[in-house]
Amino acid sequence: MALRFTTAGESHGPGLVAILEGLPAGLELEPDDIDRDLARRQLGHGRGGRMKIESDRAIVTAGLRHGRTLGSPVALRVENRDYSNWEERMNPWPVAAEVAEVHLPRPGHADLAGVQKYGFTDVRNVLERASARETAARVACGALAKAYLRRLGVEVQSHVLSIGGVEAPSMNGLGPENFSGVDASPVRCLDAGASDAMVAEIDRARKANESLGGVYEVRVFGLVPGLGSHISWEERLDGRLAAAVMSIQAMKGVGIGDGFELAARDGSAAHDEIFWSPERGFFRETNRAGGLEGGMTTGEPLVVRGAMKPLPTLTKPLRSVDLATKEPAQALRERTDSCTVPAAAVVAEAMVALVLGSAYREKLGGDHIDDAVAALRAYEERIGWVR
Ligand code: EPS
Repeated sequence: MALRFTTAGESHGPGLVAILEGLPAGLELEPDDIDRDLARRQLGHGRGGRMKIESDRAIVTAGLRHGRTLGSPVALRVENRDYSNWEERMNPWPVAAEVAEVHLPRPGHADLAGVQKYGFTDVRNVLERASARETAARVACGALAKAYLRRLGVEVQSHVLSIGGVEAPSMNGLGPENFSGVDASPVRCLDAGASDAMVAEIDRARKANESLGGVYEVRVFGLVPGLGSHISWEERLDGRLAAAVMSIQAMKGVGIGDGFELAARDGSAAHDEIFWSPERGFFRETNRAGGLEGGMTTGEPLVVRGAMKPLPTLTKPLRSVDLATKEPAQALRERTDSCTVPAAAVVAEAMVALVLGSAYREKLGGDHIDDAVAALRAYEERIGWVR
């Protein structure tokens, strides 16, 4: 992969760190390019008390000089403000006091398989890393990828389609202009009526000690045709996008374009017929494929949906087993969120941007961003692509 990133950090440890490799040199960045997305990830109706403690900012420690990338790996960290409340329990070094272990694995979380696999008795050794706190580091890297994509004329957006059983009305033909107000909705839903109903549904669930999942959609505008490849399985962009989105904590499904709905249709109603005009070049009148055919972009907007399960930390815990006594017990109760679908959509934007950034880097090469832009223009000219 041409863009590679890794993260480290525990939810209540000192902080998160990330390294992103592969950005060309000369890309202009401002602190707000990263911090804006970090703040968007913290929003959303249904968040718990933790978000009042954190106020995420990226501290860049490598790969940038005077607001431009150097072509070297970009390193950054995001502090966990909550660490001051957890210092004894999460200190990297031995502490004088005895710290109580957690022995009550939560159904639906990494807890049980994690302690079995890694040979722990304390579930905290697993849950701290499994926590979706880690997604702050992904969003920081994704924001860098988005800055690269913006220079190539690409815009990444997202919105929430459903929370629990409340669905937004279907919206076809959304363009970039439709997303300007999406962050103003407390659930990041484009339909005002559905947004209110989703907020009410989260309030109902919270009062009933329940959590809620939902479905979100990432839409990407301005992509050229031919990113990814049909030639080998690991180059197919749909597979790479699905893996990236599925890797986000609590995801259970990914669809591209009309996704699972396509399986029930006649072939003639499942594809996007091809047209050509001198003004538009090749174009489609529908986008059922979600901008991908044969593992490559078609030039139509990319549409990726993610289905998130309800969060498994419940204030009314499910049945479990005490790891020490093997007696039936209630699962761990921890402070938690009741719904994080709006935040997950922002994380998915980041993961999609990192995959697309990688695909562009493979296609265009470019040690310097100007080389990449020049290669893009040459490619667009060769295929007669009309923006
Ligand atoms: C999480 C539990 C909550 C969330 C956390 C993910 O944290 P805490 O246990 O501190 O209340 O707030 O998400 C974040 C901290 C974040 O930044 O998104 C979990 O168990 O996955």
